[in-house]
Amino acid sequence: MSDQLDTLLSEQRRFSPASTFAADANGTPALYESAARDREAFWAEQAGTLEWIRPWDRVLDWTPPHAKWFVGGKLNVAANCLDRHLTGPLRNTAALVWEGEPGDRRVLTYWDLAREVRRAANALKQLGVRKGDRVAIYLPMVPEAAMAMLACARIGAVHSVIFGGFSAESVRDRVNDAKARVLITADGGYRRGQVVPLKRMADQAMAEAPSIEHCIVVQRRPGSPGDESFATMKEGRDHWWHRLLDSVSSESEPEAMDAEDLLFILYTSGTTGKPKGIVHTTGGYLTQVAATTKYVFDLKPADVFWCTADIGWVTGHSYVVYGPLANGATVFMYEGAPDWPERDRFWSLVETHGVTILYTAPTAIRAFMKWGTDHPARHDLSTLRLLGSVGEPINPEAWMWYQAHIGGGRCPIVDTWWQTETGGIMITPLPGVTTTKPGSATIPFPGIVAELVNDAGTVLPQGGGFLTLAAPWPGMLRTIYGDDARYQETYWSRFPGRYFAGDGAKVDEDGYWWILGRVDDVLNVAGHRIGTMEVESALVEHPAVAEAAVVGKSHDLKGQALAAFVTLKDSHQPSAGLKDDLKAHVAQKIGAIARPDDIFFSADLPKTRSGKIMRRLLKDIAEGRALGDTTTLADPAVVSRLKDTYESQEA
Ligand code: 7RM
Repeated sequence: MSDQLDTLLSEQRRFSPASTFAADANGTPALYESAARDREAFWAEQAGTLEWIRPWDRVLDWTPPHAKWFVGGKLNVAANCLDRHLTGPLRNTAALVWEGEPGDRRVLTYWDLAREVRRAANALKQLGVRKGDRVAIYLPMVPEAAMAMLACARIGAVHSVIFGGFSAESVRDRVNDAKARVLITADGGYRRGQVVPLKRMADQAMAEAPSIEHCIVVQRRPGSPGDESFATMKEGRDHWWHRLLDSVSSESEPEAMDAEDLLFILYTSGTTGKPKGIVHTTGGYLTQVAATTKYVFDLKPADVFWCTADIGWVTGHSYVVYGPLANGATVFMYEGAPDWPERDRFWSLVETHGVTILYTAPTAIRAFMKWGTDHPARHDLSTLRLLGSVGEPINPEAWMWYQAHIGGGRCPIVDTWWQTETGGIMITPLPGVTTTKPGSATIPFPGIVAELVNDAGTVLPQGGGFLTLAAPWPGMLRTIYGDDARYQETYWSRFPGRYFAGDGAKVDEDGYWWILGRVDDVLNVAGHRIGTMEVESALVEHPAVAEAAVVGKSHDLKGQALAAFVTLKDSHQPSAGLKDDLKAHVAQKIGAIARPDDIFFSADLPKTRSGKIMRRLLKDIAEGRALGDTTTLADPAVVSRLKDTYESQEA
């Protein structure tokens, strides 16, 4: 981390907003001033741009660490994202422009999307889903994913979207934790020309998920009726999405939801083996995602907005679905991989659909850099006017490359720091207002109070330390589903009175934030959060494994890669075959995103006298660095032995 810090400290480049962009920008310096004068009034003004069924009585009730925003107010998220746009010109404007990986296309106007959502809402009701019930969504990136989320919101059901890359076991655990009554999936989804058999995995998950009463299956594979290889339908439980929607009316009234009613649960990795169900509510969440979409992405009626995140992650929730649709935007959505059929697919999509705003992750940008400038150069990218980055720190080289080769030197870049827990963007430039520095997420969004603290919790005006949030914000998580004690412990105990984000950061002399990454046992692999403990638990479930320790090691493209140190039971011997077996085992238990890059067999693991595995030392070994302090080890010789054998195995 200190190398990283040095590089960032020496970053001197500055990009001030172009006057042409500033003249027409949604964001203004006045936003910061008004939020600084009266934070609650600022957020109330943002909330006022939404349509409320009943106005709120109080903006905020804050009983740390529990916040209630817009207390007493009633609204419906789907009505805000759809119905209210149907009375004007947006009715006949594209809400969703979609392209499947095989090249199939669909365009849905606001009217079309609203109609499908009303039908899907009625279909859920017909299956007995009521306000407050949980619905799990396990879909590829198809329009039905957005429809399913909005249909839940319309009737007040709580959705839990599960990333389509997760394994059957991960789906089962999430469904069981939320006690979902309905699971919405698809026969399959396309990824690099292959069909991912989602329904088959859903079947495995449902076999051990007693709360599921019904499963709705979207038919994704063109021309697959009757072809049961990807979807065997269980009579009474399973229903085709298209048939179900055909059987219901398209009239539906949105449910009047309390501002603090649950909108969704989204599971995310933490420092234990068990993912946390992050709880988001209705009024505050929508307020923050709508406001940040408008000001951070400078959204205008003529824009085509493409956030490349999967709907299974929070970025897909907030900036593919809720934020853009609340603003009446045209959203572009793509199903598949960036390198299929060729490495220019994204640029071909930008050109074909006239994308104007692109929001993607540094890991993707680094892959594009590696693939070379020919791919973007072959396409007309002149429609692009704004670029965004999210998910991990963006290194200055990648930032500069993105600006030059994708943005043609003319597009502002917004590097946005936020988390599943924060609901919406927290630290970011406002295009047209904020001068940017490559690698810095710049300053907090208006109405957000970020503070740097040291180990003792003392606030530091600048320097290095921990990122904390010192005041509640509308989109904040309200709790961890079913485990409020864990909520308090995880986020609010390390620095009393403050939300601790788990990230290390540096603040420079201009008050700009440079996010350095996680300081806990959460890894960020290709922009995906993975808990070291989750991977360790998966490994020790393998019959050959006695003990496992997983660490992150720097990786050119993925930011971090997983390295696993494994001790075997006496009955088993290390072998290349066993390594492959263990990697496949983890992928099967959690999902391909958690497959370790390296497995290293070792007779011992370095432990403290109290028996804690010293991951820091394992990280030093995996990164090929000199060993740090070993004095607290029970047996310091273990680690030097380990380093020697690691280096010989690697060679
Ligand atoms: C939106 C999202 C959250 C973690 C967070 C950070 C890292 C996200 C940035 C970033 C540096 C950024 N939600 N992170 N954005 N680090 N600069 N602009 O990613 O819950 O999946 O991950 O991601 O470590 O704590 S998340």
